[in-house]
Amino acid sequence: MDDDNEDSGRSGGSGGDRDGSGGGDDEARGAPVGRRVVLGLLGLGAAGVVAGPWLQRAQDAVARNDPTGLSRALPGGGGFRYYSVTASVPERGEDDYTLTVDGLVERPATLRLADLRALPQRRLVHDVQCVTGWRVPATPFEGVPLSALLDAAGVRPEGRAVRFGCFDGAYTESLTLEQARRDDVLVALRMQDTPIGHAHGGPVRLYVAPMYFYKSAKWLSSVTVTDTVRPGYWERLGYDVDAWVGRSNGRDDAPTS
Ligand SMILES: Nc1nc2c(c(=O)[nH]1)N[C@H]1C(S)=C(S)[C@@H](COP(=O)(O)O)O[C@H]1N2
Ligand SMILES: [Mo]
Repeated sequence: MDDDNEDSGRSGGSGGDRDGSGGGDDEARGAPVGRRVVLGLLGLGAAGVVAGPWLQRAQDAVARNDPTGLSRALPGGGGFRYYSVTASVPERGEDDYTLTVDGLVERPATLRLADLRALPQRRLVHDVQCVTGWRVPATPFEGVPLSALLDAAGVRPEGRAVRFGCFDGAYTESLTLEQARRDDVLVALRMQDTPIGHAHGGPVRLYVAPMYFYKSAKWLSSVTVTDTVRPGYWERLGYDVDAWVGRSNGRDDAPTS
C-alpha cells in the first residue's frame, strides 16, 4: 500500500522523520538527508539516487500484485521494511554462497555457509532502528562475531577499517576497525531465530547492533580490511559514517545497544 510506503512519509504521515532533520524519509526515495546533498551529487554516480525511488515503488507494486508469494517477505513482516538499492538480487544458498575475507590481512579466506556455521555463534537481542524512523523491538540476531573472522584472517598492522561488499552488486558499508571488533557486531546467519531469508539479506547479512540499520548490510559477500574508512552506499549520499543510534544523522532515538 502506498501509505505503508516510506515514499509517502512526508505527505502521508508515516510517522517516520519526527523533526524533519537527519535521515528523514528520504532514504526510500533515494535522497538521504537533503536535496542539496543530492543536487551536489548529480553527475557523480547519481544513477543510484534516481533509481532508488522508482525501484522502491516497483518493489511495492510487486508486493501488491505478485501472486507468487514474494510479498510475504515484503513490508509488513513484524515491522520490518524491505530495502534494496537494486531492482533484483540473485538468490544464494548452500551451494553457491561465499564470503571472502581479504584486503590487509595475513590469511585471506573464502568461507561457505557450512564454514560460518561451524564457528562459535553469538546471539544478541536488541531493537532495530532505521534512520527513517521505524523501530522494531527486541529482535534476535545470531552469527559469527566479526572480530573472530578478522582475528582468523590476521589483520595487518596497517589495517584501520573494514569495507563490506554485497552480492546485490551495489550496496557497500564500512566500519572502523575498532567498531568492527565490537562484540555486538556479527556476521549474522539467523534473524528472529530463523535462518535469514532472502528478503532480509540472507543467507548472510552484517549486523551492527548499536548503529542505524543501514549499517547492517544485506547479502554480505565480502569483508575487506582497508587502510582508511571508505564511506558506504548511503554514506556517500549523505548519511553519517559513524551511525550510532541516537547520536548521528541528526536524530535522538534511544540507543539500541
Ligand atoms: N545490500 C543492502 N543492504 C542493506 C540495504 C540495501 O538496500 N541493500 N538497506 C539498508 C537499510 S537502509 C535498512 S533499514 C536495512 C533494511 O533491512 P530489511 O530489508 O531486512 O528490513 O537494510 C540495510 N542493508
Ligand atoms: Mo534504513
